[in-house]
Parts: sequence; structure tokens; C-alpha cells
Amino acid sequence: MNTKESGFSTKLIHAGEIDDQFGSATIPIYQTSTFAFKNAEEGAKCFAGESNGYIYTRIGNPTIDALERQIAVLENGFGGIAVSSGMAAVNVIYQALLASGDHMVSTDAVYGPSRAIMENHYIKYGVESTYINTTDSSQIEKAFKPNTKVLFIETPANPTMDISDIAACAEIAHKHGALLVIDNTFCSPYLQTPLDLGADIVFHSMTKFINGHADIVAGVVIAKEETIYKKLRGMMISLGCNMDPHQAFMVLRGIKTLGIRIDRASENADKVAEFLENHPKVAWIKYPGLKSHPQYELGKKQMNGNGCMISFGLKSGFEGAKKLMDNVHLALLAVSLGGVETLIQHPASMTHSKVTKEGKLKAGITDDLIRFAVGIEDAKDIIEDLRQGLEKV
Ligand code: LCS
Repeated sequence: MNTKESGFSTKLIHAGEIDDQFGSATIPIYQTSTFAFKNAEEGAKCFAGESNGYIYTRIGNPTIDALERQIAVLENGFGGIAVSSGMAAVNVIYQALLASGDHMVSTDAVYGPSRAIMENHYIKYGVESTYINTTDSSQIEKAFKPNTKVLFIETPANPTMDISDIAACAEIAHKHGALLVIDNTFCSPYLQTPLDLGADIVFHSMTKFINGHADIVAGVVIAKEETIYKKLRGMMISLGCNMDPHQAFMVLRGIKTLGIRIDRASENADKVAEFLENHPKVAWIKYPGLKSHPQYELGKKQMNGNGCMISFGLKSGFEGAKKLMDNVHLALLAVSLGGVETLIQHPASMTHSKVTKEGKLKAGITDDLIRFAVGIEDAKDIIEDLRQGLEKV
């Protein structure tokens, strides 16, 4: 069926369809490493790019292809490249777009390992980086150098919930001849489509909302244009960080309910945020759905909803945060996010522990920051869990 004109929910169910000879309602798992050619001539044609037959699963596989096609449709991109994890997506992008002598500008509050690997590892290969508050476009402009090749933005950022203006970032990047990359993990294409706002590349940790069930680690990169897509795809094949067909099947299964899961979790998040904002022991809260969020208006303009992630701090600081984390029962004390279950964690000592103390403070990842990923349980139970936990603080 033609899914280009279909609504988003229809695309979630049908955009990955393949022409299966048995009429299977779901995409079959082609759990194979290699594919037999009909004859020697056909094999040579596949390698020469004159036939689009499958060769080897690291290069391409029908189950993985179905997911890649679907995600490209959802993000309005040219093509998707499924990879083994969100960090594999980050590294495919860094490796494909940056060389010795190049410079990257990025959000200071990006997911910790996306920054740590750049500052601790890529620097050894002569790649420079500058981490700044990208909610302020004038800071981005100032951070650009003649050798800046990539503007790497995470919005909303993990874990500060800071929102950067994607259209403004695209304008600055393109003016300087650089590419704009957006980490869209916190939104998924259901809430934000950065390629429509001018980004060149968008990527996800599909471990989060897209798969949505906390049972798979996975990633994907989507390029707007064919040339960049080919560059990224070639890098993925050479690095060997491809997705496995079974992993692709699991994500294809999880993605079908992306819309209804996010609708439900966002509804819950609105209620949890209201509860926290009015709680006497809460010092501050950042949630895109609250008017108190510094980029509330931008969030309304650029996102199709508030999302399901909240960061907040208690008046009793880190000691209070520890007490709360040790006293909630429904919320799991665990990293990750975007699954059906509610999670609580402490970024400064967990997800962002590898970022320097100075880097964390400058980025607003303070010791009192608690990150709360709202799940799809009953809102009253999530709130009751927090209420009784806060009583012990
Ligand atoms: N980008 C963002 C925004 C993320 O939150 C994560 C993982 C990644 C990239 C990397 O993806 P992965 O390789 O784990 O699939 N974020 C995590 C977090 O906040 N807690 O645990 C993992």
C-alpha cells in the first residue's frame, strides 16, 4: 500500500511491509548471515551493485531493511541505517563525518557517553570539540571555527531537558558549510521530525521509545540526502556495528504501539509534573509541558507534545535525592528511559558519571538532579509512589 500520504499511526503499522509469499501479517525474521546467489553471474552483479539481491547480513537483510524503510518514512528521510545500539549510531556519525583536523560543536548536556568518547577518545585522532549551551543560538555562532564540520545537537537534552531551536541550528550550520545532526531519542519521530526543520541527519537510541519495552538495545541513523546516506551506510558496514535480524524483529514489533505508548506516558507525565511542581520538598522541576520550562514556547512550536521525561531537584539536595531513590517502589531505580515502566535515576553518579565534574556543572547536571522517566502505569500509582517516597525525605 502507498504509505506516503497515510497518517503517522498507519505508517507505524504498515510502512515496513514486505512482499511475503505466504502473506505473513508480520515481518518474518530472516535469521541468516549469508544469502545464496542463483549463479556466479548473479553473485558478481550483486557485488557490482547491478542487482539489489542480498549478499551478507552485515551489508543488508530483509528484516533489517523493513525497519530501515519504516523509520526513514517516519522521519521523512532518504534512508535509515539500523545499528546495534544508540552509541553505535553516534560513532558511525563521528567516524563518517569527522577527520583529523576537524571540529565539532555540541550541546553540553548531551548523553554522557556521546560527549565522553569525543573528549577522551576522538581527541587522540585530532578531532576537536566544543561543548556549549545550545539553547542560546549566539553561543553556537561564537563556537563555530573555520574547521567546524558538524553541529551535534540533542534536544530535549539528556538529562537537563534543555530545548535547542532546530531550525535556527540548521541555519547556522549551513551558513558555515557544516552538517546538523540531531539526537531525537527523547522525542522519537512521533513528537519531533528534525529533518523537516532543516537537520541533515537524525539518529535514535531505539533502546528507548521506538522499541519501548526495555528488552532490546538498538540504534538507527537517518539521512535526508542520498550522498550522506551512502557515506554513513558505508561506515556502518566497515565498522560492523549492524543490527541483528532478531533485534530488528523486536523493534518492528515494539514500534507499532509507539503512538499510543507515548500518548499514555505523556498524559501521565503531565500529572506527575503538576504533582512535583506543587510539592513543598521540590526545589525545581524541568518538564517541557510546564510554563516554568525556560524554552516552553519553543517546545510548543517544535515538538508535537511534551514527552515523558522530567528532571527535578529537592530542597534537601543530593542527600534527599538518594533517600527518594531508595524509597520508591513502583519506579525502578534504573538507567534508560522510554519503556513502558517508570524509571528513576541520578545522572551525576550514573549516566553522566564519565563527564568531568566541571563539564557536568557547566551543563547544569547538578548533584541534586533526579531524572524521572514516566511509564504507562496508572498515573495515580506513580504519584502515590512519589508521594510516599518524598515523605521519607
Ligand atoms: N542518545 C541518548 C539521548 C541516550 O539517552 C542514549 C542512551 C544514547 C544516545 C545511547 O544509546 P544506547 O547505546 O544506550 O542505545 N541513554 C541512556 C540513559 O539515559 N540511560 O541509560 C542509557
